[in-house]
Amino acid sequence: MKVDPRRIHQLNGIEAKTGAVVYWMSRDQRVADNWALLYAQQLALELQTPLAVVFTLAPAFLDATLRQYGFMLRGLQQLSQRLAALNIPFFLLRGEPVEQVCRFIREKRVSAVVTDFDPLRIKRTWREQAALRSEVAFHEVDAHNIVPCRIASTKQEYGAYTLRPKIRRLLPEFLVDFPPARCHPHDWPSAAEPFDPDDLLNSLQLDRSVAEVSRLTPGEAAGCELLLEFIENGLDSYEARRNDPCREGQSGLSPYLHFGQLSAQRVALEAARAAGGTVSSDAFLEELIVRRELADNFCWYNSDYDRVAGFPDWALRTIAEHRHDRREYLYSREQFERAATHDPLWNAAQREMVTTGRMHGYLRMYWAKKILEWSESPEEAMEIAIRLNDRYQLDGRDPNGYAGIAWSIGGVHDRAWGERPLFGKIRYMNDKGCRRKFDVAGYIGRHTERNGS
Ligand code: FAD
Ligand code: FO1
Repeated sequence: MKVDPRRIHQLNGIEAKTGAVVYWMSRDQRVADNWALLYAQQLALELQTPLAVVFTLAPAFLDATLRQYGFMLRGLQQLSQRLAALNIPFFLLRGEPVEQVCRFIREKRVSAVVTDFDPLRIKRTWREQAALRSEVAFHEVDAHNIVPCRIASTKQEYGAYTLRPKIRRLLPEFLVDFPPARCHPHDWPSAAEPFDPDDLLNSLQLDRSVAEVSRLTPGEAAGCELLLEFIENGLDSYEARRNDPCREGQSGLSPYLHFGQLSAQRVALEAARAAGGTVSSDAFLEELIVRRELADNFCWYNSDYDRVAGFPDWALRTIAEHRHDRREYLYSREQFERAATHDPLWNAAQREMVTTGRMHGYLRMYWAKKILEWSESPEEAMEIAIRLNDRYQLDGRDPNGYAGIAWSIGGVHDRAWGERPLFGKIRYMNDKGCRRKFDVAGYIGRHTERNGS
């Protein structure tokens, strides 16, 4: 079975000649259900050449700390073992990514590179520079979206309501099962050295003040286990429980999806198979497919995805009109970071994120909107929300985060609401609204320092 050519984008016009094939892996860090790996193997089988996977470990990545690098590297260690079992070596290269991958291509006489699609600015730069500097064929494969981002739409969509029909129409062609990756019949001439995640973590210049989280086991196997557990026990009640931060009603899959240790297409296939057509599975698939792929659409087509300039015109106008409204409360990033505001609910949500590396989806909206309300300006609010989100969330540094924050602070993918002070037409949320939705006191109790510990 061939990988659907609509998932593949040639980054330079060079055709692959004979010579080894490399999958320069970044976003989709898994063996199973990975269209980029499958396409790299398809190429190598056609050329009858060896195949390797390369991961370039950047010394720093968008405010990532020990917490995120730990989760990622432990997942990569498991990945390298699974690849070895398929006779596909895994090379972890250190230093500046573009330089490292170009050197590897030269030294190992690679003839074709496959890399995975990622709409983030940093990753576009890596891909474009590497494709320009190396004289070999470069192919990009969208292994993250069920409907490839470039295919679903050729422009930035206004909201879920405009992207949904485009995704729905193409879903039957793309929401298909995966062939397994094969044991590769051509040996790579040299063995890759094994790596130890702890040694690597000790050697990186990382912010160690944000500790790894112990509640989740990193890696493809644990991601798959959590998926099966959610399908079994959580999917049926998802619709009823997902907006209640006091109940574990969401799937908890986002760290595995963010690091690509789990395929969203696999999640969709299993959810549809187990409970297709129920209200709950429809609600879940709406988030997993439409909302998530809308975030990639936003980051891909809007180069200001993490700035006020990326907001829709109506929001920019309302922001201009209310820029000088009096702010009743004002906090610095440090005060926000230390959960030192006047609002116990907001502080509890911040503490949940700092201590556990996650925050319930409903509270993320409230959390970001209050940063808008209590910051000097929308620009500062964006900077603070993004920085805190990328520093503490296990699933941060992701298009979902930039789109979620832009939705909360700048009305991206939302509509204009009734005029009010400070927010103008940006949708407003307050703790009264939260009290109508869930047991706020209960949530605060669970996330407040127990006797100052
Ligand atoms: P579930 O409800 O179980 O959903 C399953 C999957 O669907 C999620 O893992 C995610 O991939 C996708 N999904 C669900 N809700 C959304 C959404 N609103 N937008 C896009 N995709 C969605 N998500 C991140 O992955 N990383 C972030 O850094 C992040 N930051 C956010 C910041 C704000 C201000 C807001 C409002 C939302 C943010 N989200 C982020 C989106 C969403 O809140 C999380 O994806 C979700 O809470 C993750 O928990 P879950 O996997 O249990 O979600
Ligand atoms: N991708 C890489 O190719 N190399 C890295 O060193 C790297 C570090 C990293 C740290 C935290 C994090 O959340 C993501 C990281 N990624 C890295 C990228 C990640 O795999 C995703 O591609 C994007 O973050 C999501 O689009």
